[in-house]
Formats: sequence, C-alpha cells, structure tokens
Amino acid sequence: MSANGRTAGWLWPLAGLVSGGAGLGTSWLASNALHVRAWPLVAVAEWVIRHTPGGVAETAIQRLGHHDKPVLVAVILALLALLFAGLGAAGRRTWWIPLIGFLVLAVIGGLAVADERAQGGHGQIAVIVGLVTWMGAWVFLLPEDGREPAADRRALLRIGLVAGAAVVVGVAAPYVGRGRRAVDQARTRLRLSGVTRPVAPSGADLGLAQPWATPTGRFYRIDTTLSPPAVDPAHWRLRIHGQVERELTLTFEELLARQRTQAWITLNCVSNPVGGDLIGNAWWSGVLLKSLLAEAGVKPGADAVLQTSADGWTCGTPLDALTDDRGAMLAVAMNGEPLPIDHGFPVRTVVPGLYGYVSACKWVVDLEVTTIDKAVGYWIPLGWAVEGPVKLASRIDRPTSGEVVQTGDYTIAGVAWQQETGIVKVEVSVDGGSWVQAELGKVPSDATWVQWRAVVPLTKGHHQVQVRAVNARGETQTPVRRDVVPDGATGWHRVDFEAS
Ligand SMILES: Nc1nc2c(c(=O)[nH]1)N[C@H]1C(S)=C(S)[C@@H](COP(=O)(O)O)O[C@H]1N2
Ligand SMILES: [Mo]
Repeated sequence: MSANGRTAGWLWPLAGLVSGGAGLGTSWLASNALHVRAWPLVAVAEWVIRHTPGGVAETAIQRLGHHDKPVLVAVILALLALLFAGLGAAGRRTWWIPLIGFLVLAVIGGLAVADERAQGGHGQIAVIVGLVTWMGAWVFLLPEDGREPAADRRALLRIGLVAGAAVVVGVAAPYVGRGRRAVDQARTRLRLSGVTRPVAPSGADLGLAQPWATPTGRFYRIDTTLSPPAVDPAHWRLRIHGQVERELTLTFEELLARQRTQAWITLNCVSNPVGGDLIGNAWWSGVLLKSLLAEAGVKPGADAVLQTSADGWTCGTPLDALTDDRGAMLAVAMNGEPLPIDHGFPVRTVVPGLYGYVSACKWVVDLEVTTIDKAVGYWIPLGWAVEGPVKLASRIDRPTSGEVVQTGDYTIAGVAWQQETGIVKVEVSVDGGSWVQAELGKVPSDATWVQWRAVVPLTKGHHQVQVRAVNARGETQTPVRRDVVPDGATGWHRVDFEAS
C-alpha cells in the first residue's frame, strides 16, 4: 500500500473499529450456533450486574425498568467502539498494540463466560472465535509495508470488505439457532400436569458418590446428531401406522390427554464397556405404548415396530417389549421436567430391558408396526445385533481405579443391573479370594439398577477387587470378556487399588 500523497490518519481508528466489530459479530454468531446461553458480551454485562452493589443495581432497575440489561449492553458496546477506535489509533505507532488490547478484552470475556452458571465449556469457543477474528482482521487491514496507509482505494477496499462481512455476520447472527431457542422457550413454558418430582424410594440409595437416581445433568447422552432436532411441541405429530386396524396421528395435546404413567427406569447403551458409565436411572413420565398400540389395533402377524425420529434415526423394537407388562412408554418428562432437548424433547421412547439402540428413540415421530425382518434400524447394517436385550452386568464405583484407601474395614460398593430380569445377588472377591455377598439396596421394580455394598478387611498394600451379579433366573454373570459389538459387553469388572 503506497502513500499517494495525503496520508489519512483516520483510517487507523476506522480499521480498529471495523476489526473490533467483526470479532463481536463472529463471536455472537458462534454463541448462537453453539447454543451458548450468553454471548460473551452479554456474559460481561451479567457479570457487571451480579457484582454491582445492591443499592446501585436497585436504583438502575427502578430507573430503567426491565431494560437494565439491554441498556448496559448498549453502554458496553459504545465503550468498546471507543476502545476499538483508540486501539486502532495506537496501532498507527506500534502495530501490535491492538493485538494486546484484543487479547485483554478476550480474557475479560472468557472470565465472564467462565463465571456464568449452567454454561458448558463451549462458551469459550465463542470467545476464541471473536479473538481470532479481531486479530485476523487487524493484521489484514495493516498496510503491507508498515507505513502510513493512504486514503487509497486498496486500504478503503479492505476496510469495506471486512466491514461488509461484519454486517452480514451481524445480520445473520440473530437468526442462527433461532429454531432451537424458540423450542427452548416452548419447553420452559410447558406445564405438564400429573408429572411429579423424582423421589427415590427409601432404601434404594446406599449413599454412594454415584446416586441411585441419576440427575439429568449427569445422565449420559448418545445420539448420531451433530445438533439435536428442534421440535416444537405445537407441531409435533406421532403417526402410528403399518399393520394396524386404525392408523393414528396424535398431537402433543392428544398424547397428553391419554392416561399417564410414571416409573423409575434405568437406560443403558449397548456401547457401554465393562465398568463404563453409559447408564443412568431416571424418573420417566409418559403414556404406556401398550395402550396406544391397543388403540391402533395391532394386526396378527406383526412382531416389531420400526421407530423413526424427527432427525431420521431409526430403530426396530420387538413388539412384545412394547406390549407386555414391563411398562414401555412414550416419555414426555424426565426427572419431573419436560424432556431436555438433548434427551428427546418433546417425546421419546423408553423401554425397560432393551439397550437404547433398539428401543429408546428420542424425538420420536413415527411408529410403523411391521415384522422384525423389515424393522431394520440405523445400527443394524453397521454390525450390531437385531435384538438388544440388556445383559447381566455389575460395576464397582468404590474404590476407583488406583485409589489409595485406608487399611482395615472398607466398604466396596457399586451397581448391578439387568432390567426386566432383576438382580438377586451381588458378590465381590478381593485379591482372588472367596466371594463375599454384598448387601443390596431396595428397588421399586426390575426396571432399575440396584446399588450394592460389601465391607471387607484390607491389609496394607496393593489390592484387586472383582464383582459378579446373579439374576432372578439364577444365572451368574459370565466372567468371559466380550467386546461391546455386536450385542453388549460381558465380563466381570475389576478395580486395582492401594490400601495404606
Ligand atoms: N433419534 C435418536 N434416538 C436415539 C439415538 C439416536 O442416535 N438418535 N441413540 C440411541 C441410543 S444408542 C441410546 S443408548 C439412547 C441414549 O439416550 P440418552 O441420550 O437420552 O441417554 O438413545 C437412543 N435414541
Ligand atoms: Mo446406545
């Protein structure tokens, strides 16, 4: 970029302003795309509000009503505009000063985001996107030879280019992720009558670090979607068709009008390795599939249901499991709240005793009654078994691998499960010694896992503990180690630890 006579000092602050605006725009877009609750700039505003002395905040709220946050955001934006222009002007002497300024601002944004409650680590991605844009745009707008940019075409063109891109991003940003936000709001507004809070039955929880009732935030999540489908309950429809007497199409309201059921059901993934945590136990509320299928009238000859979700995922479920007394349901609530979007809002299937990949369709919209050879779900061509009954399994949660515990009497504890069959006995063996029977927690039904604990004496040194469960059919869990493919892992869980 050559100086063609008149130098234009105003291009520097303009370049700073345009770079700054571009970074704010991309971080806003990233926040919306990632469904981050608060854009870093809003996080800063909220931080300021949280840390403002009560009196000041109250006066502000009285003066501004509910506009206190938008006003604060506008003030921060104005201050930032001044700062960006100032940084640009300072960059005239020392080109890297704005880079330092941007970095400091990003750190402030990052700290505010980290201070937000209920915001996962991905909030920081929006901060990084903004910082990279700030720095990239500034370097792009720097004159090539480090000299004064003249008010020539090329300098203006570059600034115009970045400004134009920033405006496009800024205009697009509010639309990105809007569907999801609308569904989030619909979910928040939803009042589900007859859905009660989860209260673990007494005696089920032995007070381990891993609670018997899994909090929703700690419940494992498995699906094939990059971004979960945003399904508005007002537009949700469930079609029950195929080999039925009467095809049914239900709205969400119509589903809720049916008789409701609630139960504790443990859900687990076929991909859970021995000792793994792809398992959780929740309080589900919904409508029994048995009664809906009876309403549709299943024709003789049908023995399966092909379930399809709003995002096109499918699974084939044996009809028996949906019509027998185990309590398979279309769930609308998890742990007393409308299903979280990630767990299938507004409606998902939950079937005790089957792995999720053949039963637990999230965002379910279609049930086709058919035969098992035609009900070929998503995972079947990829090498997984057609039928996925849950295998007998147990896990040690205490001690954890490599833990150093005290010598003397020590409580080994964990969970065991085989939904729909039930657990009658759990045994542990320390250092290959004889099997010691564990005490079992009380469970409301065979649909859930069981907590267990056993007290064993420990001498100083290295130890190894193994666990095995016995089901209600009198079968003992097999020690044979098998991989998760094609129908679930087997083998005893073993934990190595130290006593001192
Ligand atoms: N639509 C849809 N539903 C799905 C899946 C999926 O990929 N898409 N994965 C299934 C699998 S493999 C499991 S183990 C469970 C997990 O349910 P969760 O994420 O609520 O724990 O959902 C099942 N339902
Ligand atoms: Mo799964």
